[in-house]
Amino acid sequence: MALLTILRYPDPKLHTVAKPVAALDARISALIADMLETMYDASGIGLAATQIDVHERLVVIDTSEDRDQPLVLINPEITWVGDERVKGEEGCLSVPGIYDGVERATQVKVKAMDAKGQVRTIEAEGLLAVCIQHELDHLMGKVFVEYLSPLKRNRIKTKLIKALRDEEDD
Ligand code: K1U
Ligand code: ZN
Repeated sequence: MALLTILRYPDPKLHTVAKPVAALDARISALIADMLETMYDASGIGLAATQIDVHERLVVIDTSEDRDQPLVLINPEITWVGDERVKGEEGCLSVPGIYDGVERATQVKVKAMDAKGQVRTIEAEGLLAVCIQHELDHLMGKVFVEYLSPLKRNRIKTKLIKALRDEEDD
């Protein structure tokens, strides 16, 4: 297994729209293992393939307290969105150190293939529902800061570009 490099905002590659996974083969199985390892190592609750510069519809998630309930979503599609919305604090492994409020549906249903090739529908609520929406946005090339005002987004962009430059100087 291997730790993968996570793209950082404002890398333009984060805006690539992912294509469907063609087949659950050895390459995808190895990628799933590497993505899970990378997500756990970064203390994240989710990771989309887009974030590691792979532009295929693949997501890993684990919102469990004990970090022992990995969820693998291959070619996920949201099939139902509840009416209720809630504004909650979000973070992103591609936008380190930035947290802000985003309004999302509190309940969604998502249809996806799992790591064994079984097609399942998951009914999600709470943090899992929010995380699914956040990760599926990544697959569409959307980063959560795009829900914020242009002023906030530009401040975040400037801050992260400066942080990257400072790291390169060290
Ligand atoms: O996609 C990602 O970059 C992962 C991201 C997922 C996410 C966090 C919070 C709300 C929606 C989606 C993270 O895991 S950020 C780091 C994190 O562990 C976290 C941050 C805030 C709340 C809960 C967890
Ligand atoms: Zn993210």
